[in-house]
Amino acid sequence: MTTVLKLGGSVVTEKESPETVDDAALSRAADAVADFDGGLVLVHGGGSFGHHAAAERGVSAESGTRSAADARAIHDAMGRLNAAVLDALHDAGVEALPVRPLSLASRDADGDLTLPTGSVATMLAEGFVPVLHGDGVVQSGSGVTVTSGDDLVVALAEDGALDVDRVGLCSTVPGVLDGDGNVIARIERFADAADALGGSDATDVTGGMAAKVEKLLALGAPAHVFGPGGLDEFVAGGSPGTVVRGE
Ligand code: IP8
Repeated sequence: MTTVLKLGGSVVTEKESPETVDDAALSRAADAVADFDGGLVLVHGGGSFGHHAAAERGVSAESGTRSAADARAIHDAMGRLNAAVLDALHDAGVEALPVRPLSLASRDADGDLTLPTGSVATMLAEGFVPVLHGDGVVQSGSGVTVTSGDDLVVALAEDGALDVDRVGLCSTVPGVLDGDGNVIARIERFADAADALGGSDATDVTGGMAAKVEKLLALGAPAHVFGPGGLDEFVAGGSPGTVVRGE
């Protein structure tokens, strides 16, 4: 059994200042992760590292680059954040190793992601905690586009060989919020979320959350969406924030 946990980029970096780690938040998260008992795969987002580097070069999930220099600049920025995350995990006593998607993953022309997981599975079997991150990934017909850590979480959770039974998404919001800002405790059908997330003038952010919920509902494992305050509870096996579990 394996747990996949994503630490959102805005949880571990100061999103407004380019390439700035939130050291205190990162070390709190690393300490919480150190208490986890069992197989764990970590994924982190881009925060003020990858998003800044990608935006500066006009690269996104939809718009790729054929400049190796630009692709490397995004990958290198994520490498600096990944190194900071690994250092914090090391300081907390976690035997964590990097798994870098640019060298491993690919997307087809429709955007479907292929993520070979042999190294992740073997790291887990050997007692390590693999740490992946959102990254530039080569895409058929588009050069290199941005792959979000959320997509990596879904690919890992769908990989039968990893036997994932729990997924956690830790971001800066305490869960999936309804129109009044309250955390929705449980989502079992997309219709529940779509109603709660609002109608046609939903902002990008809620649209993003609705899309995320739709992907999570398709997973075989329950997914927990929570804020930094819920990390200890999740690590201890609890259900902070919103549980997304398809029927
Ligand atoms: O923060 C984005 O990952 P996310 C990664 O999980 C890059 O969406 C390179 C911007």
